[in-house]
Amino acid sequence: MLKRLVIGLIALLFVPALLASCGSDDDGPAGPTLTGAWARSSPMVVDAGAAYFEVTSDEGDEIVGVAIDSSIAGTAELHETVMVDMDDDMDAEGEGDMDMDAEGDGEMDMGGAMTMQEVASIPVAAGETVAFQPGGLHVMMLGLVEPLEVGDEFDITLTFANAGDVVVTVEVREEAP
Ligand SMILES: [Cu+2]
Repeated sequence: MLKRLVIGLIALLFVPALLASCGSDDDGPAGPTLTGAWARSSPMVVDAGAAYFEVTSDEGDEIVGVAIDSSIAGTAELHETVMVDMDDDMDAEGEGDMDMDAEGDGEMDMGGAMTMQEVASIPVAAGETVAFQPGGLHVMMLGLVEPLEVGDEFDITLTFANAGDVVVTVEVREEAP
């Protein structure tokens, strides 16, 4: 008797949730999920910034582009920060991508052990989390119209190979959420 009651309660609790999740899935398979989007506040002297977030995709997808409204910044690019082996010649592999501050964004002139490069696309394997974070992948915003100040919010649009455009709201913070 008690067992049957418990089963009944469980059914009552879960069936509406299942129905609700089905009902909200009108657009077909679930698209990518973006969480924890943030950007650091930018110093007044720098007109570039970087945005970070985590992205997952149940079905697997690939980020193939990023865009930002011209009221926020001139352009946005997918970037990756990479370590440079300072013991060797600066461009031992002859890739020609070693300009320390080719974009003039003022970020690469100190230290010199890290540089960053634009990446054309970023795979998001099914069920795995791809983290955009300081020192790694980031969305680079170039030509900021105004400095990023803590508390600001702005949108960026990520383009996925399968899911198409996904808008994510980025919050300007001092540290990662
Ligand atoms: Cu960058």
